[in-house]
Amino acid sequence: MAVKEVYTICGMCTSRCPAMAGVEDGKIKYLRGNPHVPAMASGLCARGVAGKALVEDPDRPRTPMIRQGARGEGQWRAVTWDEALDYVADRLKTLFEKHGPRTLSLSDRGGPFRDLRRAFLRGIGTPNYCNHDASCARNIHHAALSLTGLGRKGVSYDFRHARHVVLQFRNIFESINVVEVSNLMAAMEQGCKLTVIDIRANVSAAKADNFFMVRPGADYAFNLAVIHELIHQRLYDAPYVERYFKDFDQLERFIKPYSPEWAAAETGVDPERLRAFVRELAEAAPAVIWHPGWMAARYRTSFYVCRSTYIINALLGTYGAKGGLPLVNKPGDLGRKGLKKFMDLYPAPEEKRADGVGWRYPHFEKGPGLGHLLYKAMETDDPYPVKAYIAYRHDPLMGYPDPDRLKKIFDRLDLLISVTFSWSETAWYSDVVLPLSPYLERESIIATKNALKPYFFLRQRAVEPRYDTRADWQIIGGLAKRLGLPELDYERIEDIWRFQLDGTGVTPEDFEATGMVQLAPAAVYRDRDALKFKTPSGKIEIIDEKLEKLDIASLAPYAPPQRPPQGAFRLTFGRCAYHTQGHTVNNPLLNKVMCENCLWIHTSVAKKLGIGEKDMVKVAQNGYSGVICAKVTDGIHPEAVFMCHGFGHCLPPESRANGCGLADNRFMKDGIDIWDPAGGAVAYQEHFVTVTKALETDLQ
Ligand SMILES: Nc1nc2c(c(=O)[nH]1)N[C@H]1C(S)=C(S)[C@@H](COP(=O)(O)OP(=O)(O)OC[C@H]3O[C@@H](n4cnc5c(=O)[nH]c(N)nc54)[C@H](O)[C@@H]3O)O[C@H]1N2
Ligand SMILES: Nc1nc2c(c(=O)[nH]1)N[C@H]1C(S)=C(S)[C@@H](COP(=O)(O)OP(=O)(O)OC[C@H]3O[C@@H](n4cnc5c(=O)[nH]c(N)nc54)[C@H](O)[C@@H]3O)O[C@H]1N2
Ligand code: SF4
Ligand SMILES: [Mo]
Repeated sequence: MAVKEVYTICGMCTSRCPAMAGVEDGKIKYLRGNPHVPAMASGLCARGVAGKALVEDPDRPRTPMIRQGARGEGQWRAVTWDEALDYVADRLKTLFEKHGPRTLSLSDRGGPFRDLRRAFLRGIGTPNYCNHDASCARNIHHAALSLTGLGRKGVSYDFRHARHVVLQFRNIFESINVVEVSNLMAAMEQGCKLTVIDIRANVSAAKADNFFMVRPGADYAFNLAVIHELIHQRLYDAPYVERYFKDFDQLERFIKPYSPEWAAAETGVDPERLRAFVRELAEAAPAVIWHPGWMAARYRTSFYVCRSTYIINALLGTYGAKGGLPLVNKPGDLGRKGLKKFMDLYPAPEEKRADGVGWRYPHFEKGPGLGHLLYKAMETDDPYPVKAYIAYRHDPLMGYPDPDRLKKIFDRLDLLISVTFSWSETAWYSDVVLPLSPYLERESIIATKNALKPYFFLRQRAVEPRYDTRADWQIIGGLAKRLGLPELDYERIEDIWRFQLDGTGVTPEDFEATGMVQLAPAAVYRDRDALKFKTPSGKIEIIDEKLEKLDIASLAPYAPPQRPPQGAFRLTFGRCAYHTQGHTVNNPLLNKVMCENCLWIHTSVAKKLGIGEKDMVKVAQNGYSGVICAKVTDGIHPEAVFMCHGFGHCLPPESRANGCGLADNRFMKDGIDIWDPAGGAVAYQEHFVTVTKALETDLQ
């Protein structure tokens, strides 16, 4: 039988690279990048290729399940889809009668395929939708909004044409988006410089021209010194600042004390090296990208670090510049009509959000809310009882701090549902598991990629589900039908696509040739001399009146991070190239490449503690401890230890990952109370652990 090639979108992480599956005899033969995307010449990353193993893995949930014993006990009753969906709908109806529809909450992983489930929530009449972003990029997004009114995704990173890229808490060569990596590598071959600012020598640092190891939590001091130097030495783009900045004089006054010499005491960075670096940046400007980070939910003050990175970009004139941060185009910007939204079928609920976003906290953007504050509402019934929760493509027991506290909170729920394609700590603790087909076994609704060259894309079904799992649109449709929203229930995905494409001039058949539909023939750069920012003044606003009114400073003075208590280390974490968060560690292929995490610790402190390379060490905090293998290295700041996130699963059905490695979030006691009041995100790195050489008794 001939191999059939099907366009899909990789679902192994949220970078969602356009991909292609070779299918023979109803089975995946191979996976590769979509050949119609030029930057994808290098194909998929290791995780992307392991999508085939995900499909074939019998360890994943294979039928709908309803809990039998106590939560987390693991006694399940396999049921039919009708039984599972009837059960959920009946329980929800009872809860709605008692508490109103606002008692239902749902959190997901964000992304471009959400329209149907958000429409479902609106149709039900609950405002309580959260995405994961309070645990990821919320500080960056709020910082971006506060300076320019353009959200985090309002600009593109034009790596391909950059002359200097700065990565600060951004490990692009391990925390991967293939298109970005390919473009950056192509630029570096053309002479683009790379600077990495990190607390450890990661793979990106190994490829960098400049590497600055900073004290954990002192990035703001580094950035203030850079701003100082740009302004003091008049290295900034003066005509650009003249044209676009509002309140530049206030920045000039504010920055005076923050010289490179001052910063050195905080960051440990030599002032002359910093000066030379700033000169290099000014020479390359405006084709410079100072990356504001991706996962910046780290400190109580991360918002200000992110805001300072955007200020640096603005001083260098990178907004709107080729090779810098050009503004992305939405279909409407190019005279095209965007997709019709299911969400627009219903009015936005008038009810206040349970997490307080938009009313108790008016400076945060309403749409995706803040997950940790939703959990606090569940814990206290303030402002009202939230008794039902759907974790939709979300594993808060792995992705939010302190799972023991979260479990106690979830115990207050009357209904906890997981929609997932793999087992997760949250799914295991749920009342109902609705198993999603892995991405190669399902199709998606159509999505838009806003970009220099925007496009519509969709995911085709490559193979039929091998178990009793379903696609998102079928699961949401099944629930919607039972809860009085038949307009969201479709028999055929093509009809959903037709609804979305109505009026766009595009048909579902147009996706057949390349898997996507381009909305412009080439990249469109807006005129850098005629930019309009989305702030009240239309300019880059150094002073954000909305924050000032709430007594939140726009330019916050530097406050040094807490030093680790005697004998303790700041716990830092990040990603590795072989795994995605917590959901690939049991993948048959990826588990073979990396089956557990280890603890990075600096050589000097390890020596004092009698710890050698590959020794087993005990990590402890607040009465919880676990054992892990040590990686002793000069490549980490001595105040910190580091572990890769996503390990330490305790899930009996996961034959490979169960019990391997440690989960970083277990060492973050009461972490949902520790968050950034200006940016909104959880401050995951405000926790300290002790490390000792493991004893025989610890290993048992
Ligand atoms: N392979 C892989 N790729 C992924 C993902 C994945 O799970 N696996 N996940 C995707 C997602 S959801 C995200 S959010 C992105 C995350 O992308 P990144 O944010 O780039 O990834 P991280 O590895 O979390 O963190 C980046 C770096 O921050 C450093 N760091 C920690 N603390 C500090 C500090 O105080 N100061 C400085 N300067 N650096 C610090 C860490 O050492 C790490 O090298 O990756 C995406 N891509
Ligand atoms: N301690 C600590 N906490 C962290 C981080 C950290 O590094 N350390 N990283 C943070 C970051 S950057 C992020 S983005 C979050 C991520 O947090 P999550 O979004 O919770 O992480 P994932 O593991 O990507 O996905 C969660 C679940 O969704 C399922 N899933 C994956 N793809 C799909 C899909 O397409 N549809 C559906 N329905 N389910 C799917 C997976 O099987 C998994 O069980 O965690 C954050 N929390
Ligand atoms: S970065 Fe890798 S895992 Fe993520 S979507 Fe792209 S190919 Fe898939
Ligand atoms: Mo993330």
